This record gives sequence, C-alpha cells and structure tokens, in this order.
Amino acid sequence: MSGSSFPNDFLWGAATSSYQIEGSPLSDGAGPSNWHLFSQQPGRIAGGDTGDVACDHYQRWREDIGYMQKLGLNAYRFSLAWNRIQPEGTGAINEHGLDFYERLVDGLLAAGIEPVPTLYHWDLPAKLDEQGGWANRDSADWFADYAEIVWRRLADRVGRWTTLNEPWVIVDAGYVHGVHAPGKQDLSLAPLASHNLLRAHGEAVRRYRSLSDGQIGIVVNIEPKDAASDTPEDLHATRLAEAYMNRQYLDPLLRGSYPTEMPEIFGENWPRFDDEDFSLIAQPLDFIGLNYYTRSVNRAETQASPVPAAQVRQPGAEYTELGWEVRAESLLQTLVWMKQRYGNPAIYITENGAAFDDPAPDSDGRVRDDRRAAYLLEHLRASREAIAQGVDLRGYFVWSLLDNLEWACGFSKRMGLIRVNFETQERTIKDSGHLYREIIESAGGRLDQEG
Ligand code: IFM
Repeated sequence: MSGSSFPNDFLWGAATSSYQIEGSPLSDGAGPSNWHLFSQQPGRIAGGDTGDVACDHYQRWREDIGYMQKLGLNAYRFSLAWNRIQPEGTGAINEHGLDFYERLVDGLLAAGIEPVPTLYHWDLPAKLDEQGGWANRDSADWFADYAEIVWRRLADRVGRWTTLNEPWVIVDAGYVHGVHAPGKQDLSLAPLASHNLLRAHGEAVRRYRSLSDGQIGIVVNIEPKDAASDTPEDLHATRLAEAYMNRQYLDPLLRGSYPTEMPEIFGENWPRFDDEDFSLIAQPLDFIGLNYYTRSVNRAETQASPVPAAQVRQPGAEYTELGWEVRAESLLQTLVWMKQRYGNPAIYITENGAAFDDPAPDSDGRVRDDRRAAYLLEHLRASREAIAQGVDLRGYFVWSLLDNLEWACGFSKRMGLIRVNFETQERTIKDSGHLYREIIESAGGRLDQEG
C-alpha cells in the first residue's frame, strides 16, 4: 500500500492542552482553576510538580509556533483555559484571556497551521467546583455560555472545534478514583457528572449551530477490551469494562441511549435520566475525535469497582512508561469498530503517542527516541490501513507536541516530539519529531520505508 492513501486534505498535527503547557496560571486576570488548586495540595502530583511554569507556553507561544513549522504541521490541537476567559466560571468575561487565544490563533493562521481548539481539557474554574462541578446539572449551561463567549470572538477564524476532551477520564479519574481534580471518590456523583458532561456538549453544539456553519465534534478516548480467557466470568467482566469506558459516551452521543450494562455497573447509583436529555446529547456531529493509546486485557475481579475487572499484563508485550501496552493493531480494530457500530462517522485521531524514558541529548544534542519513532510508524501504518478499509479518517495528531505536565505523574513522563528542558525551557526536536516531519513531507510515503 502506498502513502498516497492519505487524503490530500489530511490534517497532520500535534496536540497539547492548556494546563499541561501554559504556565502563568493566574496571569492577566485569570481565576484559579481546579487543577491549579489540586496541584498545590501535597501528594497530589508526583514530585510536587505543578503547572505554575510547565512549558511556559503562555510566554513562548511564538517560539512554539516556530517549532510547529519546523515539524511541518498543518494543524495544531490545543485547549483553552476556561478560567482565563471567565475567572469565576460564569458571569464576567476577562478580555485578556480571550486576547491570548486570539493572538495564538492569528499566529497559527499566519504560519499556515490550522488551529483545532478544544474548549475543555480538564481545567475547570475553581468557583464552579465549589458548586459541585460537573455533578451540578447547571454545568451544561455554564459550559455552553462559556463556549458562546469563545465563539463570538474566534468562530470567524476557526472552523473546526471540539467541545470536551475525554469525558471518561474526567469522571473516572476525577470523581471515581480521585486521582485527578476534583479528587472525589464518590460513585453516586460519577453518573451525574458523565451525564452533565454529555448534556454540556449537546447544549454547546446546539448553540454553535446557531452561530456558525463550521465543524464541531467531541474527543473520546477509546480502549478496546480483550478478555484474558474464555470463561464466562472473564467475558462478562470484559463486556462491562468496555461498556463503562467506551460505549458509555459514544452510544448516547451517536445512538441516543446508554448501554444496557450501565445499571449493572453502577447499581443503585445509576439514576433515571430524563428522556428529553437524550435528544440534546445526540446532536448531529461533524466528526468524532478519537484518542487512542492502548488496549487492555481483562479478567474478572470481584473486588474492583465500579467494574469488576482487573487488567492483565501480557508476557512479551512492550509497555510504555505509563504502563500501556503498545499495540497498533488495536488502533485499526478501534477505527473499524467505530465505522461499523456508528455508521462510518468522520474521525480525527486527536491523540496518539507514548511516554518513554528518552535518552538524554547526546553530545550533538540529538535525542534518539527510537521507541517513540517506531511507535509513530506503526500507528500511522495502522491508520493508513484503516483508510484502506473504508474508515473516514481525516487527520492525525501526535500527543504531544512538547514534553509536558502529565497530570498526576508530573513532569516525570515525557511524551513530546520536542524535548523540553524544564530548568532552562530549551526545546530540542527529538528524532521522532524529525521522522514525523519526513512522514508529513512525503504525505505518508515515508511509511513504506523500514525503520
Ligand atoms: O496527557 C494526556 C492528555 O491530557 C489526555 N489524553 C491522554 C494523555 C496521556 O495521558
């Protein structure tokens, strides 16, 4: 198969998010976000790291656009910090916050790079958390009001938006296991938070249609679930794990109802939802953003909650520094599954990448991150194969442009195409970044070469 199988208008991008790279969390009138407060709490983030400086992108965005040009990107996915734009989450607008993103958007456009913003990538204005955050039913209106403020400033120049990043992680890490902000472990809040995130997305899409004829979608993280054995217990646990992580979000968005497994997973914590919510949630979308990193292999584990399943490591398989199995064939499987189950939606791979223990720059300053380079080749080959099999795949964004704050893992896990020295803020394009440029320049033809 040749590289020409990527469409001519394919987006070749890289992705980041606001709290992970920007730094300057309270500058120019921004209010505190939930992650700003969470990261100041001892023990929340490895090594006591915070986003106070991160990649200092708030100051260095021009330089970073220069690096995007060096990589040959034609698109850049980033997120906006709601707390810069509405410091208290509702009400007063901080024009300086909007100014920052307007400068970034204009800089990208001048550089020939399409901005692909995400409105919410986990940094919630802290004031909203005080009111229950996503568990509060009003959050749908809070979010749509904020989205409308952003669109009134930027929708004339930006034609492709995503609403939320990874609702499953927001809820599973933030409301079930408490390892992300807001740090809650409360199974009664989790279904409410998920449902309100979906309603917030739907309300925002509804408003976008009245303001713009651009394109809008949502970003979900999907992880195929394989069973560790054919025993009925393992197969059942695997089916619940798959419903919980994957279909809990895609089914209401694209088929208008929750998977039938949800009441079994949440028991008495699963509420009865209003029927009319589902027509709001299932607004027609222009595309789905897929974040794909790994699959999981599951066995039944009655002590686990909310899904009675535990993951089993595969002997001989390669794992990243985040403990995620490297498996490009599961990306192909995911893309084909989405095509078949949901009627061949347009898809962008909005994140794909790997944390590896990169070698330090060598004496020539070169970062030889061979494992990440191999990961990119394998996953882009799988993407190309998906297109050959009829998947409507329109773009691919590497996670991440820069090494950055990997949430609760702090700066200890590096995922960038560009190395960041967090002491000096010096940037160095890694070997994987140079390889990605070659892939982009050859419109995928480089994938036919070995190594
Ligand atoms: O860093 C995160 C990102 O914020 C959301 N998707 C997964 C990445 C790696 O964990």
